[in-house]
Amino acid sequence: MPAALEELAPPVIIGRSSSHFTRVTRVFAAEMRIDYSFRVVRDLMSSDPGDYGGNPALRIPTLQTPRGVWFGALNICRELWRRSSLRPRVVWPEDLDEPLLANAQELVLQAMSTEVTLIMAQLADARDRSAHQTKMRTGLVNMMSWLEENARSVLAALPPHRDLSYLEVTLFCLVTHLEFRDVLPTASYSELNQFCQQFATRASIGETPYRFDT
Ligand SMILES: N[C@@H](CCC(=O)N[C@@H](CS)C(=O)NCC(=O)O)C(=O)O
Repeated sequence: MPAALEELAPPVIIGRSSSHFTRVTRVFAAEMRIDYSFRVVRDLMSSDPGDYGGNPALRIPTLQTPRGVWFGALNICRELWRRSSLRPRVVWPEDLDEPLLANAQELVLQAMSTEVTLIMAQLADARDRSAHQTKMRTGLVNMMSWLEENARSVLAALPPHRDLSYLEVTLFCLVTHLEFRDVLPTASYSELNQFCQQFATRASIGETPYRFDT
């Protein structure tokens, strides 16, 4: 298909009608009057990223567009907004700049995530007690591999004139925490380790080492 026509092809939301994160994206698509096709993920215990539209986290929803694949509800909603000709005025999480609203948003998202954990534990109980644990671990390893493979281009794509980015701070805290808590060996992640070594030269990193409080 020629590139211009491809751009017009309707995006695909990959998810489940029973999933609240998926529904958030479908509500956004409806509000933005975006046509899309819907691909159902039949087995949420699958450990194949292909079943989740390529999401290494093994999570739904995912959005496929000619520009690429978008993981996670917030990314998807933003891309749907960008694709919309209506461009309604949407208040995004970063616009909530007072505690009541910002905390409400944090608690809604945390409650949704906690609900997912509880539901998945029930699902796993019926089949295999450790099945969801295994799936979560596979997802974590997949996510770390994705980050390792993409670290160089991600870091190069950040705005050059920055003092700090939330992405780098969170990436550093994630990678170093995996080793600190013995969750996953990180020695093989050479790009991520190189990034961590450089980032660790900041005074803020030296001042905040992980340790167990007594
Ligand atoms: N951060 C993701 C979380 C998505 C999520 O947890 N989705 C659930 C379904 S509502 C899921 O994929 N569960 C599968 C699992 O926990 O293994 C987002 O915001 O979209």
